[in-house]
Amino acid sequence: MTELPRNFADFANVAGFPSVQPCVPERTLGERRQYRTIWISDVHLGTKGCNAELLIDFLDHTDSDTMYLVGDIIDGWRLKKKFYWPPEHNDIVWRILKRAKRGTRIVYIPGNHDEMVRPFSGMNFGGVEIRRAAFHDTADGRRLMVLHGDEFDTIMLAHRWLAFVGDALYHAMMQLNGWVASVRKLFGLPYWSISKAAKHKVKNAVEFISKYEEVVARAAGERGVDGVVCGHIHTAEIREFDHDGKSVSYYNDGDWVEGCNALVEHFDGTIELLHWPDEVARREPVAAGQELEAA
Ligand SMILES: [Mn+2]
Repeated sequence: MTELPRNFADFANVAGFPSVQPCVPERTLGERRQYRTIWISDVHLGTKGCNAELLIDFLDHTDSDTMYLVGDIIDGWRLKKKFYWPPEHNDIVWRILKRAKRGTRIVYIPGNHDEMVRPFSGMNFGGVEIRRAAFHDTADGRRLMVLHGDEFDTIMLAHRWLAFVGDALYHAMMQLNGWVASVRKLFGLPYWSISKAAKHKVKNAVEFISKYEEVVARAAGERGVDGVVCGHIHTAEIREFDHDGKSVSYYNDGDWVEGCNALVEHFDGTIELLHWPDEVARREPVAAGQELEAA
């Protein structure tokens, strides 16, 4: 049991709703999409990688009864090395606290990059419940286990170096590989060696992700739940597995570094994966039409 910090009362006060206003004003006009539940993870606040602009847009266009923050929300590892905290990152914290104040149940399950929050499990800061893991009951009567997912790194130790590699990174690597190859060609060096190495790595990464999903789903099956929601590997996915003749759902809510995904539960219990850049692109023509009407 972790001892409470001596200035705990002060800390709880500080964690109350901040009086400051966000630098990006909250969108208050227009409808918000209503969901029963929203899961997001791997936001990595405190790093340049965090796509704060899209996440602010997401938060301003959606609402839910419950919201799970499935870990790696704040990147404490990176912040310890180099302090980076632009005003937009405050805006995200502001919006989450505002949701809690409006009545959304917020459950924060810290991951490995924000493990410094884990000792506070069981506590509540400004309406944000901190939990090591959680069980979520869907509207259609399924029980899901919710955890960040780094718990499985020890099982997957051999592939640990790949844990944070996302799809986009493989593409970038393949692109870089092409560029390096053409430079090598210019100097009369053979092409095949790099290409082969890159392809081998991509194959390993794909195998790693597939294996990870399998390991997590198996753990859920062994716990007797209907499914599992996690993050950690920055690869959004909905997949069905078979465990002793029973179906186990694997849900990964992706990340806000490259994919910009959220997992949402509709009021009938249906779970959907949102790729927010697509949702924004779909919205654009409607907004333009409305402006035209207004003019
Ligand atoms: Mn993680």
